[in-house]
Amino acid sequence: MINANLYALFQSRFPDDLNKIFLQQEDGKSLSYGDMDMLSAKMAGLLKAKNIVKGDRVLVQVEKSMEAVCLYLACLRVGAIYLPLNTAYTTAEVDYFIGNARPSLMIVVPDDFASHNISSLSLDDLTLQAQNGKPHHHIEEMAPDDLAAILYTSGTTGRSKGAMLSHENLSSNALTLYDLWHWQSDDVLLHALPIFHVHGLFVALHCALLGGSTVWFLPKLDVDSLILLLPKSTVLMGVPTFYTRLLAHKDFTHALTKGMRLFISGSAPLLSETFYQFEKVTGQRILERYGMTEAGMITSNPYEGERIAGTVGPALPDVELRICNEDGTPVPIGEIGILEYKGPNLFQGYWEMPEKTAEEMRPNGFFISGDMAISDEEGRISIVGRSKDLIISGGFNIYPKEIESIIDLLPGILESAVVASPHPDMGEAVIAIVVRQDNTITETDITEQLSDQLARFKQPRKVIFKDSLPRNTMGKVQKNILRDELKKMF
Ligand code: MCA
Ligand code: AMP
Repeated sequence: MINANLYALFQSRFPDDLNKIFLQQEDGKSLSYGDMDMLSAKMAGLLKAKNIVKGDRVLVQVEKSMEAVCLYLACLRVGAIYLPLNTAYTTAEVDYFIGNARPSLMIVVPDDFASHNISSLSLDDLTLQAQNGKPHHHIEEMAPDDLAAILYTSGTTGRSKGAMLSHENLSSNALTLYDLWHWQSDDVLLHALPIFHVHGLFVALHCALLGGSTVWFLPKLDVDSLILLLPKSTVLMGVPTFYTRLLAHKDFTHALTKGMRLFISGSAPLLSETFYQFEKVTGQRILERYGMTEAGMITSNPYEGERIAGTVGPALPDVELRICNEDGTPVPIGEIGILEYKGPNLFQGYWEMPEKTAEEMRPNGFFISGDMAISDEEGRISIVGRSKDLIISGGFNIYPKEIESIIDLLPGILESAVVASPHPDMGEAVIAIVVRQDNTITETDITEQLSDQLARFKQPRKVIFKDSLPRNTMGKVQKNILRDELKKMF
């Protein structure tokens, strides 16, 4: 049997010269393929010494760094399940993930989570201990469906669900994208995304690893750095905010992008206006693709064919798509419905929530995405909205229910509705519409009380007080009316 371990696939494609740079930073620090293989083997040795075995969860909330990438690879090597968390999450939010996933080891700020009595250490300590220890070169034997990672994604109930991704889910998607986007070993990837989500961790890094390519590894989005590094790179992957900020920069010119062969956008809708402005400045069309945590990438505009503004392209070669109405019956071409899909990239379900998994699956294996879409005759998909109550701000997903349930519990508050308003930089911004019992409560009273419960990016940018919320005859809050009112206000 072939070992389905994703790390074994990466290793089989390392460059012949292991001194080739894998990750390099602007400060001059770099990690070659050989260095990465050794550091991840040493971290694997430490994980083994800590009795981490196949199937154990390793929960990680750390800043982006080369060591953090090696930790991910070390988990793959020993067959542990990597569980990365947004660095913006508060301790209260992380407590939920710990309780739900029951990790065997946590790489966090240990003092913050001492009450859990789970073995934990900081990434610095882990790196130091690993470097002083013995490497564990063996790559654990994994079956295709064995889990590689759990990524939490917010549910409509307001509680996050852990999407279980197998080694085959990740490898099949990476190999497909590698071919589709004509990846080359001499590509240089400009990486400024966070590494706790599918986009930065899997899509970007896996393509580079399959090519044995070099990555400019930036701690976060900094447009000045992008401007400096574009002439030394060939591929950029980003959320739409990357492109609007580049376009707004005074030094962004055609000349800077002459060596670039591919600009990719995803995680949130790219406005046609951005697409055309970008083409005007650079002569290149951004390649927009569409994905979800539950399946990685699902559709992509073509590398060679025409890239069309406002579309996310056809299904990836190994993905089956259909657009259906609520009961799962496919709608005629050209009509709007809910996008459903299946393929080797589709996840193994939500961690210990079989009923939630079942709610989103058709009996024939199609996954109900919750995105509203329309297809043309050539199978090109446009995402036209969402049936799920989701806000996407700068590529981060935010579920209104989670925020509403916290606001509703605050003293003196009757009820609330959280909706998105269009935002020029982040695409969408969180706005809370609140009905008070106690009219002395101010916007600051509310935002202050949310600050230790919700990550900053989820906190409302504005609180608007109203006497009541508009409801339909069924009693359901009419968020469309609230959104229309907001459009007139801002
Ligand atoms: C930061 N802030 C935000 C966001 N990010 N507020 C709302 N939405 C955000 N996304 C707030 C901070 O809390 C802070 O608030 C202030 O903005 C400045 O923080 P900073 O870290 O400096 O922000 P930034 O560097 O400007 O970050 C914006 C960003 C970043 C570049 C858009 O959020 C980002 O890299 N997003 C990418 C997310 C991503 O990778 N998504 C992929 C998910 P204050 O100053 O008030 O304290 S995977 C996925 O969706 C699927 C699978 C797919 O298809 O890819
Ligand atoms: P996540 O749950 O973080 O994986 O985000 C997945 C969601 O992001 C999808 O269900 C879509 O709503 C949205 N999304 C991802 N890519 C695109 C895109 N290119 N256009 C519009 N929406 C997108």
